[in-house]
Amino acid sequence: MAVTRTFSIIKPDATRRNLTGAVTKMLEDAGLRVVASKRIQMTREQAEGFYAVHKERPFFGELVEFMISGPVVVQVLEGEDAVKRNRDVMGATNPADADEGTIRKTYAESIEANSVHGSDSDENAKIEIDFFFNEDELVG
Ligand code: 3AN
Repeated sequence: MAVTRTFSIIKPDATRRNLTGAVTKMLEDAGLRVVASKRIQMTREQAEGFYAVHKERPFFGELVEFMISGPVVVQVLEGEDAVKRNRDVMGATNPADADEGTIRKTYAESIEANSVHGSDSDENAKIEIDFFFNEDELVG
């Protein structure tokens, strides 16, 4: 299977509870390698741009407020079939529906404060990686 890359965010609910290391360990244990990582305070413009596909959804305003409510850790993850591998270890969007052993089942507080983001396709992974990283920041 091909080695690919995906984009991940450790969200403000997780950074607030000092779970950056714990979440990263679950990603690494799932066979993903962190090839880029930085802790940032997202601006409102970045959050609105990143979640532009959800602009018409009723939760858009709250989602943006949440994503700028504290620092996040943006990461590029590499591994075999990275997008699926990451989404499998993340678990379902709503932690109430997430499988045992997933990041969201273990740590998420709610459907909104759900600890992690992960790209949903190779195409979106590239767009999302380019949104936050320059090529020279990715060190495999
Ligand atoms: P996922 O992050 O699992 O790919 P998406 O892309 O459907 O889920 O949603 C993006 C983000 O929007 C979610 N991670 C979650 O934080 C938020 N979100 C999704 N659905 C809801 C909802 N019904 N109410 C509040 N926030 C939501």
